[in-house]
Amino acid sequence: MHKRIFLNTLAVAVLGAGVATGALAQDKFKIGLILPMSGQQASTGRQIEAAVRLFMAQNGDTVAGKKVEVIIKDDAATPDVSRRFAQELVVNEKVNVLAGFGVTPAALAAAPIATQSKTPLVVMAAATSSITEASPYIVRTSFTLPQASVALADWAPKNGLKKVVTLVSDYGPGIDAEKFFKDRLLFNGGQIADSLRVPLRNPDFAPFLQKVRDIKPDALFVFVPSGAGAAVMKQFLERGMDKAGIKLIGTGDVTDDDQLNDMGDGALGVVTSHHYSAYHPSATNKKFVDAFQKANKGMRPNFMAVGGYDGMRVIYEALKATKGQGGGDALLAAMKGQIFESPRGPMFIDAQTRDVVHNIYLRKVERKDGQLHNVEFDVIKDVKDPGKAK
Ligand code: VNL
Repeated sequence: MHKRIFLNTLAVAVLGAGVATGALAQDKFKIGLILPMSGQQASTGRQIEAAVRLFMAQNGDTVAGKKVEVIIKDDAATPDVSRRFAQELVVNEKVNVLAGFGVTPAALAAAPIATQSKTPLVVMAAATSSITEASPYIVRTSFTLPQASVALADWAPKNGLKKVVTLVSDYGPGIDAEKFFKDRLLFNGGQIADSLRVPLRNPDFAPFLQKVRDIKPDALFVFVPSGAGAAVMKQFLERGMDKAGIKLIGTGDVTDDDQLNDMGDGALGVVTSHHYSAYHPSATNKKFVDAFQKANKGMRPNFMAVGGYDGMRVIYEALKATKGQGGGDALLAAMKGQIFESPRGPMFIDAQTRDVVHNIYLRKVERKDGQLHNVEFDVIKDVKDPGKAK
């Protein structure tokens, strides 16, 4: 008897709570942001979180009558955890959009959940070409490694760097970088003397660099994920590889703006190709960098921050375009084809591939106003992901 009453009361209480959350949920627009806030990729989480907060401070947290709420989950770049958080965010929190994803395995692990629940998933960091093919609900605002690598393979042989060794992190983006750099360099008459792959977790570059020293190529092409560049640079210089006449080149991940200024003069002259430099000379970028630094104790935004900032823009614009009434499919449709000026330069979301199209810049590390910067000296405009041009 008592039990019965208790159960009834409970049922009413639960029902009441359900109605209350239902009403609230209608006024809310929830973004589930899955990021590596701890572990080896923590700088990526820190940069993206800061950019998301800046975007919201600048653009308000009410859009099309909805209160935008961001729920951050730290997956430590561990795919099982990313997947579990994606599931929880969709089922329990009823998020409207999933976003973030610091590394490729995290994005791939969450992709089936986006598909099953018809929830748009905005990749703000991960950069393996195939990610957008893992779910029709994925939209990317970061970049792809084929985009970044091909430009450098065109530049290198024209600048006396014909014999090259590649050194990449042994997973998706590294394998993309290796393949697309190699194919293009060979096409341009260059030569790959060796292709080395280092483990993603706790890499020790020393034995690989020793091997490169022995081969003595014109250049060493490197891809390591954001946050690992400073270690490569340090060990490269410690071994006197620059003095031995080996030039360090790579995608811009290696001269990451998050670390570059602390790399020292040894980094001067390193040539990389990428879509974003904090030194990009546009009014939009200057405004972005100033505001970002002001809000974050002087921290310089890197390409991860820009991926997060632009990702928020794509989400906000989709919310506006659907007047706050859109489900997953409507939001996704409103994300496709968006075109705007990013701090990186012009960019758009290719409606067919849902991938980012943007300029790729060739840059050289120089000292400017007392600080080390990636200074752009050439541009290839509107680069689509070569990984999809089959
Ligand atoms: C990835 C690609 C991650 C490029 C990165 O840094 C990066 C990825 C964390 O796709 O896992 O710089």
